[in-house]
Amino acid sequence: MLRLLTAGESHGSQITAILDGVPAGLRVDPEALSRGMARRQAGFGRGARQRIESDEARVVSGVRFGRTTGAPITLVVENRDHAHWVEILSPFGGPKEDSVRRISRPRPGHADLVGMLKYGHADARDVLERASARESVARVAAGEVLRGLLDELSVSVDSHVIRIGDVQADLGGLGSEEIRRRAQENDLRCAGNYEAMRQAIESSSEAGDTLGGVFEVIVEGLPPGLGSVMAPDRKLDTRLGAAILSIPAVKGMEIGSAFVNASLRGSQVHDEIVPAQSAPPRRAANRAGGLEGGMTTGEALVVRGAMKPISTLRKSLWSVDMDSNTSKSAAFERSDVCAVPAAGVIAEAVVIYVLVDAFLEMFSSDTVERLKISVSSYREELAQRIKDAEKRKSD
Ligand code: EPS
Repeated sequence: MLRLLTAGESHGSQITAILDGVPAGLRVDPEALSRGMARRQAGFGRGARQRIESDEARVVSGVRFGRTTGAPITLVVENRDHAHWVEILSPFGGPKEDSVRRISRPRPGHADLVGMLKYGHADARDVLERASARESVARVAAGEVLRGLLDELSVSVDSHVIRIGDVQADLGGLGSEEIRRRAQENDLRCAGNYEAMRQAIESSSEAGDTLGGVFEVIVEGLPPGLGSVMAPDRKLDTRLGAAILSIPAVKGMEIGSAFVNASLRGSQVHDEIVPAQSAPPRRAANRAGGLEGGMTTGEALVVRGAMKPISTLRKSLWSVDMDSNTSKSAAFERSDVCAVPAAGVIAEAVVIYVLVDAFLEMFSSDTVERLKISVSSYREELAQRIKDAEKRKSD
């Protein structure tokens, strides 16, 4: 239903997103867009690049007088750092082309080596410019536009950091409201164990090293039935898995408490079904993370992503100089030490994309108004079914 194409090099002039399929009549709030972009840039552990950039998404098409027209939306984020890279990234080269320093020592863990082999490049720059997590700025811009649609449907999407390195946030049974409040208050976007996490990043930085971690996205307000059980590729689990794993450096994905569930018995895992008053039955717990059979259950959707430590290390690992096939230490320019808080914000954007896509697939959606009417009539239909059952019981 939706289509998103992103383009642009990390140090090129701009990153561009073209987002197609958004219903007409969606309000686009430039301030909300700016806030979303700033959230991605923040986070303790980010490197010097974020002090250069000040991301703003310029809307170039598809929006008129603050509302979407239904046409493809183009969003452009300029790279301020490009000023320092004009010759290095020149599309057509020039007299200085031969003096541009090449990167011939690929970084372990990055796309450098495989990309050089696959695309036949002698300079890893031609790979790393697209492999850079800078690309995520486009997806966050698109996600922020789409968040407006979920707002219209009273669906909220938040995230928080639950692990940095080996430091786990101690959540001690906190509710989602309290998690959201706490995570907004600090620069690690975590709801517990802030000091220990910060300390872990600091000591990793002092050692010239990097750290990964785990983030969690929580979505509330979804109706049951988004996604599909009927075909493997239409399952929401499948689509969310692909979305989370598309985030740079994310190597693991979890739905609800899937990995803990795997070590328990069925009776300890499955969320019992309990009746609700004139509404579809609820679950007594939410270990399923809001998904059953590839469809939303109507409980909170909870998905997690595990991010590996950033692969650009100040204290470089061993690599091979591709010019001479000799052992050399890997290239280093500058890097973040830890970007798990930013990854959580990116995860919100990609989850929003998948959910909006699922709404557009299930409901009438040329205009936002029609979508809202269609979603609320579905909710009424579900409630009516229960009311009919209640009536049968009382008859
Ligand atoms: C990145 C390396 C760093 C990060 C960058 C992702 O960039 P640079 O090499 O210019 O210092 O700052 O992330 C961003 C620029 C961003 O906006 O998120 C990488 O190699 O993936």
